[in-house]
Amino acid sequence: MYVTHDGVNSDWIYVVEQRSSSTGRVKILDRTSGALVSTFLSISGLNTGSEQGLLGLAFDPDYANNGYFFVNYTQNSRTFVTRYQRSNLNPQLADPGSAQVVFSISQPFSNHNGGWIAFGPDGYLYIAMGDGGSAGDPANRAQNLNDLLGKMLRIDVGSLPYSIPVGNPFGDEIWSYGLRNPWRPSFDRSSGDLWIADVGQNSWEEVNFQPASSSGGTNWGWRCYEGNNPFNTSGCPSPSTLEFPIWEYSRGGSPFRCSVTGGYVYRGSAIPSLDGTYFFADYCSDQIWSLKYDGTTLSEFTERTGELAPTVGSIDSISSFGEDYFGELYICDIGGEIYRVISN
Ligand SMILES: [Ca+2]
Ligand SMILES: [Ca+2]
Ligand SMILES: [Ca+2]
Repeated sequence: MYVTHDGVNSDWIYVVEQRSSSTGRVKILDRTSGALVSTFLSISGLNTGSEQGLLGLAFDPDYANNGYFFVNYTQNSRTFVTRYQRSNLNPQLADPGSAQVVFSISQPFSNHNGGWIAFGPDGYLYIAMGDGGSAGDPANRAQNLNDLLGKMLRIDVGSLPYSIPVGNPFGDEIWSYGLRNPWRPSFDRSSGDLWIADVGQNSWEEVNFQPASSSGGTNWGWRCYEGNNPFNTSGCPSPSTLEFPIWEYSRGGSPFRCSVTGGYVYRGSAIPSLDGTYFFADYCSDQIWSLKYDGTTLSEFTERTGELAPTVGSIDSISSFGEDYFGELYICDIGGEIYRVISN
């Protein structure tokens, strides 16, 4: 499902397994050999729908000292964000008894659970929430500022359960809104810009960009607009108040495209020519693309599928991209394969 790092142990990557039966796991792999180091954490009793399970993992910016990390999973038809701590005795293991729920919210349908969590450059925890699910946002949650679904949330987890950061635009957890199912956002580790891929309904998949200078409150448009195109504009604000994607592509075609998977801006050192290049993919067509965006102008849109074709296995049903300690880029497919992007 996902690959990340803890900011401390540069030799390791952490692999999130959505679930086997109803148990989600986090495993540590050696980043060079790919060998299993340990099963870091197991969480049982998860929901078993195709979009449910263990979906997100983020390490505290002070993980070196406090050992805290956060996971996002679905259980009992709710999304949970829960804090754990690594074992005092063995850094290759989490302490399963350390779990403390930070945040939870009812999920009215099994799909559109978001699931991505990450610490921003401001030190706050961001939580990407889908619109609750079904299709067409039937309860109009994404545009409703009294509902935390269909939003990007920002909370302060310095003391549990959490507090609202000073500066949140509406005085609650909401940082931005109008999202359908933000699937694998990412912060650019160099610039602090936030990239949000948002899965479309029937016609348009989108990539959104929030500059690091943003003070929040952005309305990303769903269910009024799907990409740049009207979807259901009943009761909607003026389009001039909405933030439209920097990139959209159509659903369908051949190969069949159905669902965007957001990636990262490459900031590794192995391939200097890719510095500042954002990678993303489609879950159904297995196509991988990249582009650059400077806040004003988009450039260098490139299909990368062919040049990233692996010599072993096949990259299909791309669930996430991932970054390691050094900023090198990984591709995860839902069948369980993990690839690292290298120069040939
Ligand atoms: Ca849901
Ligand atoms: Ca949008
Ligand atoms: Ca595969």
